[in-house]
Amino acid sequence: SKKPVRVAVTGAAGQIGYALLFRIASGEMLGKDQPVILQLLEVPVEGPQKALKGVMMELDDCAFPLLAGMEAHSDPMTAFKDTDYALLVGSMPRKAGMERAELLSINGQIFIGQGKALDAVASRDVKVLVVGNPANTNAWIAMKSAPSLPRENFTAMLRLDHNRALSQLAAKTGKPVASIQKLAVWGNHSPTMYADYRFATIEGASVKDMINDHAWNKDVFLPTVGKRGAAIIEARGLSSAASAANAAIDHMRDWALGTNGGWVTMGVPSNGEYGIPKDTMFGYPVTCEGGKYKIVEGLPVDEFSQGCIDKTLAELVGEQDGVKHLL
Ligand code: NAX
Repeated sequence: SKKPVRVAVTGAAGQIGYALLFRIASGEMLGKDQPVILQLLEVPVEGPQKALKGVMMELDDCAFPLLAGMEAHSDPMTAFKDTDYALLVGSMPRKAGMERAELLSINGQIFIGQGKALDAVASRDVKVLVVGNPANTNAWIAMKSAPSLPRENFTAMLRLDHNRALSQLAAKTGKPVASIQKLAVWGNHSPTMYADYRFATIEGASVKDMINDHAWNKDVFLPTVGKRGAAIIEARGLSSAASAANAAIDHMRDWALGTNGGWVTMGVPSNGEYGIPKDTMFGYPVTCEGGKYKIVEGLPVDEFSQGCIDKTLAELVGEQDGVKHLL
């Protein structure tokens, strides 16, 4: 049987954590033959630490055959020790009256500390996924704070946007969600992301030709996907949690186990592809194989798409400029 791998999860007592940990422990992320040790991080505050203990009691009570160990931590230097996977979910949410600069700065401090801790103690092959918002910028900060780790080990979660777009396209075309190939989402995990179905196919046929309605793309599809997070909050009174956890599982599973040539979306540091400045943590279509992702290159970019890419890039550059001084 396989040797257990170490999976660190931050914000483990939060709502995404609650929807995520049980699925990691049941083998849905890394395979039904891969034992895992969970290294769970919460803030060093009594309430969240106590809640974390409760979640761990429930994990125990599932008697998961693949759960080879479990630890509670309040310091990233111990939580990230030798970790093979790190899901950085915990961050400071925006509170009423909080300025954007303040939010960026608080999260900047968190992700500088966590990047440094990963740099110091994690496995040199650690795969890092940042979920906590602003996800792309937090991932960029962590990457910049971990100079001894390969930069490509750091990624941000765009998969929820990708999955939201898939389900909208399935509803529009009346085709099963699993039949849709070659969807791309470009840019920032924010309402400016650009979900792009120009290359998408269903059983070999073009989705763009099937829909053939630019106004729907611009006025219905993109705003629906972009504002989906706000629509969930409005309906549920809480932000997306189970769907976010599901997207995190999808992201890590595909990165670790491969996509068989299929495209998925990951936020990854640019090497200059499509004119995006180097290191920008940008949503790109990728394929995964052998534990590595590869950006899909050479796609044509039309005028409308370039406008969308420019807009989401400008937002990301603005976020980075807002935290640069902290690094
Ligand atoms: P919750 O507030 O339920 O949980 C967050 C948990 O993180 C809390 O228990 C808190 O104590 C902990 N935490 C805060 N700072 C920490 C730190 N420095 N170290 C360790 N733990 C820390 O939020 P939840 O709904 O779980 O959402 C978590 C994050 O995901 C938020 O930033 C949210 O904005 C973000 N999201 C990102 C999405 C994406 O697609 N990238 C979608 C869903 C979600 O909105």
